[in-house]
Amino acid sequence: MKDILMVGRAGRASALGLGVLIIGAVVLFLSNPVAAGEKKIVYESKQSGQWEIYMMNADGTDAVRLTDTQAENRSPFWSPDGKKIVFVSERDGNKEIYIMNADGSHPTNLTRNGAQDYNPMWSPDGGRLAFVSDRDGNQEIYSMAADGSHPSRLTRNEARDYSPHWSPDGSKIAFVSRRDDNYEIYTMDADGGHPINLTQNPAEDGRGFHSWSPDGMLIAWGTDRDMNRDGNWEIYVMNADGSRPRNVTRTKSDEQMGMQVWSPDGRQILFTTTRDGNSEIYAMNRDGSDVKNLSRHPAADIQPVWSPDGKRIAFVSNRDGAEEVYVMDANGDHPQRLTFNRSEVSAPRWQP
Ligand SMILES: [Ca+2]
Ligand SMILES: [Ca+2]
Ligand SMILES: [Ca+2]
Ligand SMILES: [Ca+2]
Repeated sequence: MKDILMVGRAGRASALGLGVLIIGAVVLFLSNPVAAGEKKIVYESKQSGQWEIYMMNADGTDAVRLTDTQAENRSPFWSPDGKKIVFVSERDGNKEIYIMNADGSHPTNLTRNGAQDYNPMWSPDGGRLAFVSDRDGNQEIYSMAADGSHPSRLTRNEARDYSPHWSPDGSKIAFVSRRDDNYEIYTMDADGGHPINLTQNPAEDGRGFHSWSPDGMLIAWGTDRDMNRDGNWEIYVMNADGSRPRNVTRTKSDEQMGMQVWSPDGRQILFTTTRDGNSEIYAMNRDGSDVKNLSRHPAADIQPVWSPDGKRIAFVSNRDGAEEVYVMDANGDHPQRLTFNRSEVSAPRWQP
């Protein structure tokens, strides 16, 4: 009886120990980003002599080349579920939109058209791809199912129509058009209906970048409409219906600004600026307050993208000579070099 009791206690003790071990293992699993299935980063590099698409862990390990053809492969873009990558390939003699699995297998030509087909953008549900093509004589926006079927022309205008961006709910597509003799940001229904000029200003609106806030309420874009005020480009934010445009940068320097990226929580906007004499990555609140230089380096720091959890930012810099991909904390601390290409790199994009 006593022995049985002892065994029983020992058994409980063992169970307790095993429990602690399991909890410990789970904690270790969750705290180890690679073990927890950390997201990958895809990017394009010229290290083989021409542009090809590569993928690596977010700590720079296990870099693998995903494409290998005798022509350029560029513009990788993750599907919303993180399982596929669309990209633009010239392997067939003109720009075509391809899709492949995230390990590079099964590359498939989705467009199969002799014209230039490029700038693929996934709809938020992953069901369709918007893209730009000149197959009807000038730049127009099209969409197709994610397997390339059911292509549909969305714009019909002799001017340039380009840079499609899906609204977060997938109901609309914002794009840039020169149909009114200067660059304007438009929205249209996802099927091309009801195009609306949101900016209606003689300035060059959205010629560089424009982007939806994650909640779909706002659109940020670059414009030179205040050239007369202080002679430089500014970042504006407007409501998604075009109302209440406001200048959120209001800088006086003669700077170039590019790439506005909303933080995943929608509170901040990352942008690049040359206001310090070289390209830096800045963050600000969506109302323009709390402006911070995150990269703080005399080299060119460009192409910032957030990690899906908003805790880190990947970017491209030539601070060590050639362009390489780096990552830093969201406040700019702990910059870490991820690639050793000694070549040009571009378009780092975090797996969703
Ligand atoms: Ca084509
Ligand atoms: Ca057009
Ligand atoms: Ca305009
Ligand atoms: Ca810099």
